[in-house]
Amino acid sequence: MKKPVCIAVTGASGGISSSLLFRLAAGEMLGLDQPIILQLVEVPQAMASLSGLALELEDCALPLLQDIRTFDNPEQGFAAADYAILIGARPRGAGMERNDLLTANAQIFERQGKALNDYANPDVRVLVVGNPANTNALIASRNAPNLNPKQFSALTRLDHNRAKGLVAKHLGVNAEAVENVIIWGNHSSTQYPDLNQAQVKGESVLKQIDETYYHDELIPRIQQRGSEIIKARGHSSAASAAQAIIDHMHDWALGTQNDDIVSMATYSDGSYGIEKGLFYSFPMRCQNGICEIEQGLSLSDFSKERMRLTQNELLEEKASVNHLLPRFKQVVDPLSVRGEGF
Ligand code: NAX
Repeated sequence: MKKPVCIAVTGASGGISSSLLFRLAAGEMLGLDQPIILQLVEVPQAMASLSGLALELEDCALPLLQDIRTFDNPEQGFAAADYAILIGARPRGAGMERNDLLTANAQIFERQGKALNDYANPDVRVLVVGNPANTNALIASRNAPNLNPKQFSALTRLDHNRAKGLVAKHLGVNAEAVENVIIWGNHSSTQYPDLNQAQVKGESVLKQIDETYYHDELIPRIQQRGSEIIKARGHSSAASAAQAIIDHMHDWALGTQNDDIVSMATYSDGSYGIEKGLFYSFPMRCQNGICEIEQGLSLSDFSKERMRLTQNELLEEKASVNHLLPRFKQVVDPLSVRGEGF
């Protein structure tokens, strides 16, 4: 039997978590031979409902679930965490401007970054889901100077899966047959869903779909899919977000399947001319716990322009929280602190 790993989840009594936690505990993220301890973190006013969820998890009598711990603060909640999935975030309230939302969330992720730095396992792998996810990952990472920025990531796998699903439906194939789609940039409506590398059974997707349809219908549909879901069901994506979280963490820990490219927002090292230090969604491949940006893809002028637009949005978000970003004190490149591993 393997040693249990500790997974911390914030926003643990929210919509996404109620789809996610039972699947994590059943072994869907790390495999059926990996025992798990869940450390669930909520705001104090949600602790009663969280305790009910913990009771239900107990009642599943899941063989891999070794312990369930609940906390109303990240400092205790992240103690010795091997994985941290940061879902809890402040939703946009009535009258709140975009900058108010960025600042409110910046404060949450500043504290959580510090708590990860001080209390988590030094090799912790962090996935930020709560929006604005890319910029929240930037804030958490910058507040964790002892951790390599490559230990942080933000979720764009849902956008990636949405692109796969919509292409598959259009071409009348199973989603599994669609490979190498890429989401570049921000998890927002400026993201660039790129099908230039995408294939179905070895055939280029762009040879099978009309360019006007791709540019004028498919790209906006993927970019706006979150709003389409909210309009249809009255709530934002929950079950599909949980699936994307499982896919993201599974591939990070256990490797990408069938040599497929996946999309993850990760620390930009300047690849493809994207500003170093932003958390930007890139094409990635993962093996043996290490994820690398796929290099050497040729980019059309259309792609470059779309990638620049979504980068500009991330630069604007960064500018509005810049006062909350501590400068790194290391004299060495932060990437070399813990090797290039993650
Ligand atoms: P819910 O409002 O259902 O749940 C959020 C939970 O987080 C609540 O229970 C709340 O009490 C808790 N919370 C708030 N602040 C917290 C803090 N500081 N510490 C711990 N817990 C805290 O939202 P849900 O539908 O679960 O969505 C959560 C977040 O994911 C939102 O920010 C949402 O915008 C974002 N999403 C991101 C996606 C992505 O692909 N990156 C897709 C799905 C989702 O829209």
